[in-house]
Order: sequence, then C-alpha cells, then structure tokens
Amino acid sequence: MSRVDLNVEGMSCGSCVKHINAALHSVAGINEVAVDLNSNQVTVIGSMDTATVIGVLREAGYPAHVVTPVINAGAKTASSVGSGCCCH
Ligand SMILES: [Cu+2]
Repeated sequence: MSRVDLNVEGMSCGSCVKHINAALHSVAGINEVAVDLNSNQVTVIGSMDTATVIGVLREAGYPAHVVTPVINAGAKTASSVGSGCCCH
C-alpha cells in the first residue's frame, strides 16, 4: 500500500472533483481518493503506481505532478521535470 500526493491543474469546481474521483476510483488498486479543491491537491492511497495515477488524471483533462517536498525544490527542479515518477 502506498500513498501518492499530487498537485493537479485545472480543478475549479465541484464537478471537477467528482470527475477526478470517478476517474481514479475506476483504477484497479486504488483504495482511497481525497481531492482538495482549495489546495489543488489529490491524495491517492492504494497499490497502484504513480505513473498510472498521473496518466488517468491527464486523460481526464487534469495535468498532475507529484508534490515534492519544499526542501528539495531548489536542487531538484531541473532534473525532475518531465520524469514524473520516482519509483524506478
Ligand atoms: Cu469543474
């Protein structure tokens, strides 16, 4: 079981939240989905992998990226752009 925190772009109302919830709940392995409209964050708990979650959100129309700890933001910005997944 793992937990993934994502920043999601393009969420603006309650139907976006419903849309995202429905899209993510259709993914095998996802046990729990929490969408926070105010902070544009989505938390997913389950046995799925991060790339799958990001792919599903992208297909639903909401580009997403993993929330990186602020401490690493300066050093890692350049190398982490585009890779998206740190589980390999
Ligand atoms: Cu909306």
